[in-house]
Amino acid sequence: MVHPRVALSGYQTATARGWGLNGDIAVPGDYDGDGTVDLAVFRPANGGWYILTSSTGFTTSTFRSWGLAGDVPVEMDFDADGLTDLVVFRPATGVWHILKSSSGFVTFDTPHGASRVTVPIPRRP
Ligand SMILES: [Ca+2]
Ligand SMILES: [Ca+2]
Repeated sequence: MVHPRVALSGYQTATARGWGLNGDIAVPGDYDGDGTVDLAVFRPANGGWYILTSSTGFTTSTFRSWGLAGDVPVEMDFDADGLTDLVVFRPATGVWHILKSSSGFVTFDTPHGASRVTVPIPRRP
């Protein structure tokens, strides 16, 4: 049976995809720049980002290492190029570490004054 609110909204089908492990933090964003949100998780255990890209029909994943245990991943387009960057906030130091998509995820920024920002709440899958 379809929930009445779902039927009214036109949402009559659902999709479920397995992506991530227990303890991962969901960081959805458009990492490949095709205008559709990709499925991405940050794994605190190894600082890994596992991104299942929409441009491949969610059939191909990308792995990038960026962050440490205890970091808080944040979905953000810091360099304003339309692609989501790899961003972690490190509560232990109050510093943001931003690996920019505009550099091909090669160069990073650590803006100053980060100790005055609010710590984001991690989203979990
Ligand atoms: Ca995408
Ligand atoms: Ca970007």
